[in-house]
Amino acid sequence: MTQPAKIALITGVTGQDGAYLAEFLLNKGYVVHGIKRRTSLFNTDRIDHLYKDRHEKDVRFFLHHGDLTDSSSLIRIIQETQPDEIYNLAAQSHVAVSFEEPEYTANSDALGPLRILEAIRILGLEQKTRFYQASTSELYGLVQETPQKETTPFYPRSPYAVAKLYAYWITVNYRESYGIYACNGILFNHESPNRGETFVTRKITRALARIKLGLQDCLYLGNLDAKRDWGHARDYVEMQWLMLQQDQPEDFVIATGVQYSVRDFVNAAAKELSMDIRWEGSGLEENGYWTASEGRKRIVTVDPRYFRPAEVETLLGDASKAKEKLGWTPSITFEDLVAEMVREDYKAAERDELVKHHGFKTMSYHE
Ligand code: NDP
Ligand code: GDR
Repeated sequence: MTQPAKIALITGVTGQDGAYLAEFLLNKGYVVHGIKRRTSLFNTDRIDHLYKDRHEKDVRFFLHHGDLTDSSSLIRIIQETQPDEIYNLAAQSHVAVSFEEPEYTANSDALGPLRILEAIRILGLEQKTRFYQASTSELYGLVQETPQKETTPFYPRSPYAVAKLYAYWITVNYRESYGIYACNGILFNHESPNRGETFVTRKITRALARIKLGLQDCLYLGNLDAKRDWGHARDYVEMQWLMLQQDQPEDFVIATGVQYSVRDFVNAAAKELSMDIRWEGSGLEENGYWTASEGRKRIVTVDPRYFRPAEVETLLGDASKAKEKLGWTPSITFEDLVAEMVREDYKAAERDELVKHHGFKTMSYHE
């Protein structure tokens, strides 16, 4: 007899990871339910290719309106869908924005996961529903040990990271208190062509592609010396699933083990676009912040507005436990990641350039 399809519920399905994970789970035969919040404009670009009209055959992907700040919507959706697995990916995920909206960030990123865990309890699903929490390398903040692994002490450096610290521990606590299969994936930065446009990698690839095509003059950045361990989102969502398929729930660090600075990322993207750039300046205001020029044209300038009140200077992960217990190693290199992001942003910039220079003709209803 064939097994009924497993049911997954993804919060944050409209985000970078949510879109990759939904596609991954659909390919594995799951029925996938996604929670999206109400927005005044459509925000489903990343998942439109997965969505089918409910009247078509073999529909396995469903969307529900809900919000991490609204318990009633979460309880209702979990009750209706009876998921085998919940992936809590939704969050106010921008570290810099969390300094501007600390209370909302705490509400969605700290209390949101608590609300889901409580819903699991209220509905009596402790033995049925497995829970994944999107934890983060930002927990390490002011790093206490390099590289960072599961046992490295946390030292969060932003309202975002402090909220995620609560989420981390409430996940551990509900596992220990109520026997829920609940895990934290402590994921280091992961990027893709689907990355939000205000995160530094995507901001760089998008801007350099547009500068190359004459659509933009300059890219303004903050701290060029920050170092990150950057992987590819497609590699990382597989891990989120694997963590929920084990005999026992455990927390895992997911990282590449290789570190680059923001400046290295700019250099790699420029190289991919055959842009020959030269750096000048220093990190100090009195000596003039860093700039990069191509020929006589200044194309990158540091703007201190992008400095954060407290910065995470360096992150480097040690994913040995995931390698040993889950058999996982990342498959996409830094160079391939940069190349893919540049390629996709260059294609998008070419389309914009075409419209800008050749215009487009709208047909009147009467033509
Ligand atoms: P994105 O910012 O791309 O996506 C966040 C998602 O959360 C979006 O779907 C967003 O909806 C949704 N969301 C935000 N607030 C709410 C809310 N109040 N209620 C319901 N949904 C909400 O993030 P990523 O895909 O990059 O990251 C996924 C998760 O992993 C996040 O929790 C992030 O903090 C965490 N993380 C990410 C890492 C990374 O490098 N990408 C590394 C480590 C952890 P909308 O589309 O409407 O904005
Ligand atoms: P991060 O990602 O804060 O690590 O959080 P982001 O890309 O925003 O910043 C990385 C580093 O680059 C520096 N930086 C800039 N950042 C942005 N956004 N814009 C700039 O102009 C700029 N210039 C320099 C930052 O100061 C920082 O040091 C991401 C998010 O996905 C989190 O949700 C996730 O938890 C962590 O990664 C792991």
